[in-house]
Amino acid sequence: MVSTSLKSVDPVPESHSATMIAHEKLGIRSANNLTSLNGRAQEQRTEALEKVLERHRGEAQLVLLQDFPDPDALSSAWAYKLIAQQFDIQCEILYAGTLSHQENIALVKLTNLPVQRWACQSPKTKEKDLSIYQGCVLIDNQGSTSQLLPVLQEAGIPITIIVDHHSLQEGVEAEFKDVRPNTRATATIMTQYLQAGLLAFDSSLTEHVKCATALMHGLRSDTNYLRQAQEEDFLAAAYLSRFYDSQLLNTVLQSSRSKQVMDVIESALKTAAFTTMSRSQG
Ligand SMILES: [Mn+2]
Repeated sequence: MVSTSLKSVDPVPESHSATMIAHEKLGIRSANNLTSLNGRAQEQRTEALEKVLERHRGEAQLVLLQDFPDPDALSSAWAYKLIAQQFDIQCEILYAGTLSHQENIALVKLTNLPVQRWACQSPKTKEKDLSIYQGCVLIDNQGSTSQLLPVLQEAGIPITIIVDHHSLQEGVEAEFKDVRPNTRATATIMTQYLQAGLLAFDSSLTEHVKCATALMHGLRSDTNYLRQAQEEDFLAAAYLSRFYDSQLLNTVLQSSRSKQVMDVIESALKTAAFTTMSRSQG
């Protein structure tokens, strides 16, 4: 197995920082250099990921999410699935827990996001033939938040790819690892891979429009609705803006809000009913 470490393609590699300091001493602003360095790092990452996907052409993979997946995880996993399809890799996206917020349920339902729940204790999960999967992929997590990982590891399924933005977890090995703790959203990372050419989104394809909408939602929710977004998130959002469906995003956001409103009304009515009852009794 060839291990592809991304340490060598860190956005600001050691060998380049000296050059940048020299430039700064000369009074040359490094912003452009940094942009081109990031560009080069992204090119190298994309090439490395492409090689890994090529090596696994035609395989079946499980994409593992944290037990309580959020919009960033859900949308990023979908983007990965679409990218992998380009290499004839069939993916099933899984989580073991629950879709906990109304907003996540709305996102999955309204975009037909292809995700499945595999509850660890359910007989259905236990009966699964895991021998048909050649690898698993961790997106927006590194395994510690998924109850399913030990099950897959027991079945001998190797971790092929990890793409995440949480702090690096030691001791989790994968053929390809892209963990960027300084990046706000995995959706930003996945959008960069799309932009780098791993999959050209086509606005005439409903599936692409829906995935772009999901990514926009994921990116926004992990950046506190862009309030904590950095340049790379804005750049990713700008790219997604060419494809996403703003009305669909609105519907997703509203459905969560309307559920909250309904909950408030419901509890207010209960309190009112209780007050009326106790008054008539008193
Ligand atoms: Mn995330």
